[in-house]
Amino acid sequence: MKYKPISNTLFKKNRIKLQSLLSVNSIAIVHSNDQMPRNGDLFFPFRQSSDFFYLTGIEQEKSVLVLYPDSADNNQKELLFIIRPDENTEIWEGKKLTKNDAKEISGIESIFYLDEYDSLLKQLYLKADSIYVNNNENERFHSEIDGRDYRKTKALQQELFNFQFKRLAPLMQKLRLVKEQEEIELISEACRITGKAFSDVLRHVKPGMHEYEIEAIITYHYIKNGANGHAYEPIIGSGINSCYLHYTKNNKLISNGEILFMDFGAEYANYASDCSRAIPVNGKFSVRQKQVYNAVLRIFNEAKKLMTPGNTIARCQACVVELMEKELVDLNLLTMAQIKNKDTNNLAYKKYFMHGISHFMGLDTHDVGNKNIEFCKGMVLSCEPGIYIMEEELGIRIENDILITDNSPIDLMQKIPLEIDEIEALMNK
Ligand SMILES: [Mn+2]
Repeated sequence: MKYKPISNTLFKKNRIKLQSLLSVNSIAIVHSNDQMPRNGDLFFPFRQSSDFFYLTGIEQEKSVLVLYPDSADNNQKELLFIIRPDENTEIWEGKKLTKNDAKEISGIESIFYLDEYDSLLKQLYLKADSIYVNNNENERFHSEIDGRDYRKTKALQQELFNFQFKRLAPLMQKLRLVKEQEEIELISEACRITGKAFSDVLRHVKPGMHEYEIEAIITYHYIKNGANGHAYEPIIGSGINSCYLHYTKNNKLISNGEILFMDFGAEYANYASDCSRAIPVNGKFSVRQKQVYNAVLRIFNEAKKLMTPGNTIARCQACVVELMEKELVDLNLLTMAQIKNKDTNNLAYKKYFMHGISHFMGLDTHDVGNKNIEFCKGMVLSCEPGIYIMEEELGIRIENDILITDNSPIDLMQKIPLEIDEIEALMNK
């Protein structure tokens, strides 16, 4: 962990909010993420489960949070289990959390070691009417590997075959969608670090570099500023590569006259930022590049205004499509006749704009939530229109992170250069 310590009042608040959603006399169990095996004796870098972090702030593997009812005073109680530190492991891996560390980070009073889990939990199950268990319910996620929450739940269900199990994920979604002020500050810090990286890219990019050299500049600023690193694999694509939506090879030579497209975002204290910019490799947009860039920018500015309480991603998308169709006609990419054909299997604009305008953001880049959830104060979303013209090897996406308020939305990336004049001036300084 490279970030400044987070006050445990955030995690306490989060647990209180969850407890208020649990049904009477129920237990909730949330597991940390697994250490994911790589090869030989290595694991991939550990990233805590977003739900587990949200409720505890604990970054360590093999940890468990248990919320349970106490019949004595009708209040929910909380237990945190961590691995028992042992000297042998610590020689290699460094210090593990002590009970005091865990208490300080999470604000949980009752900390136990994992080897005490089975005997302690048994007593609690028998008094409860139902057990909430967690699962990754992201609708776009498919994995052949079972996560830790899933495996532990399967085992528990075998043992407690006649118990009532409930889904925790819908409750976690509801909570994580609306950010506390502390969370907004962490996301803003991630955005600020992303902006620092972009400023330096503007200073250094030139024909003859490779895409990965740009990635290296960005990575340097992330780590130097206390970010975990990238919130997702960065996309650094020049020329034709600017048109591939999830291009991450980042290994092509950058040539004079091309657009360099970047989709990149720092992860700070496990909170994501998500930014996209397109810049001219030689420091000057061509006439055509300018036309397409400004078309995307106009849509971006309009789309941002739609991010107000009561709206949804689906409704924003519908408005953006209308704006997009008009721009695509003006760019001589589509005809009015093509646009009037509303065959849903073959919508003309989709040749040039094939993705969504927005997604929720937070502990995950594509955070919990779906396109029909009504926006409300405290939600953070991306705003990301794009036009990709394969035949011209020209792809432009503009993406900033937007905070919903009761009034106008706040652009958390408003300080990251966006206008053509601004970008050209910085590149030619
Ligand atoms: Mn995005």
